[in-house]
Amino acid sequence: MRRKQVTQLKILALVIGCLFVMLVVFHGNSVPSDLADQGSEGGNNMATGVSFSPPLGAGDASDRTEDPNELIDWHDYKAIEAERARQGPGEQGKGVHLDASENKAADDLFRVNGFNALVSDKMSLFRSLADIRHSACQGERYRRGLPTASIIIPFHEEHWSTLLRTVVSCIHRAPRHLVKEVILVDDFSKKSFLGDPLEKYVSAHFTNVRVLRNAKREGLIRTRIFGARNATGDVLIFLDSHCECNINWLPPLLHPIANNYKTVVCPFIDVIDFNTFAYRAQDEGARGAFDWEFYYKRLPLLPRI
Ligand SMILES: [Mn+2]
Repeated sequence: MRRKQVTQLKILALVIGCLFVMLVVFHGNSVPSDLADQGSEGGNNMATGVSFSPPLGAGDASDRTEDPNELIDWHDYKAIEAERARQGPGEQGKGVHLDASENKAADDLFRVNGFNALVSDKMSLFRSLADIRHSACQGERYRRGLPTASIIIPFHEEHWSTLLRTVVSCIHRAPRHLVKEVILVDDFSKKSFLGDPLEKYVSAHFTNVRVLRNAKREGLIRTRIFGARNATGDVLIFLDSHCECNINWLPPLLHPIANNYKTVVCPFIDVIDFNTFAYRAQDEGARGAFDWEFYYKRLPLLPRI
C-alpha cells in the first residue's frame, strides 16, 4: 500500500488507514463495566468542542437485561450536529491553502514528513469531516453488545499534529466504553517532541492512552506485535499514525467480529490529500490482496454473497 506513492499520501480517513482488525481474545458479548469517564477531561483542552456520548442504552453496563443481539443505531447525533457547525481551517474536511510567504516553512516540514505538515498544524486536532459514506450507512444498525477494542498505533518520526489527530479522532468518534485503550508504539523515534512531551500530553488529556517504546529500531510489524502483546482489549485494531476516523467508524468494524470471532475486517479507506489535507473518497471499495512479490493490491469487489 505504501508503494502507491507520492501523489496521494495514504493517510486514511473515513474509516482509517491500513487498518486491520484482528481478533485476539473475544470474551463474549458482555459489555465492560468500567465505562471509565475519560470524556470529562479527554480532549477538552483541545478545543474540540465535541465529545462522544453513547446513544441511549447503547452498551450501557447498567442495563444487563438488554439483549446484546439487538441491532441498534450507534450514531451520536448530538456530536454529529455539533461537528457540522464547526468552521475554520480544514473544517468539514476541506483543504487548506497556504500563503506564498509560508512556502519556505512548508517545504522544510514537507521534506521531513513527505506531506504538508504545516497545513496539518493549522487545523484543529479534532477538525470536522464531511460524512461521505454511502447514504445507506446512515441507516445501518449494529449489535448492542460489542467487544472492546485496543487501538494500536505504531509510529516512527511521525509529525506531532498528525499523530495526535489520529488519537483524538479515533477516541472522540467512538463510543467511549468500546475503546479500552489506545497504545502508541514508538519505533525508536529521535524527534524530541515524541519523547517526554508526548507522554506528558497524552497523560494530561486522556486516561486510556499510553506510549510504549522499542529499545531499538524494529520496523512496522515487530512494532505492531509489541503493541499487540501489551493490549488488554477484546479486539486489536491497527491504525497508521496519520489517520482520521470519521463518523461511527468503530461499531461496523466490531459487529462482524462479535458475530464470528474468526472475522478479520478492513474499513473503507478514504484519502487525505498530502498537500492540502482535503478529505475525499478513494473509490467505491475493493478487496485487499497481495501479488506474488507480496505487494499490496486492490482488486474489484465480488458480487455480494
Ligand atoms: Mn500511512
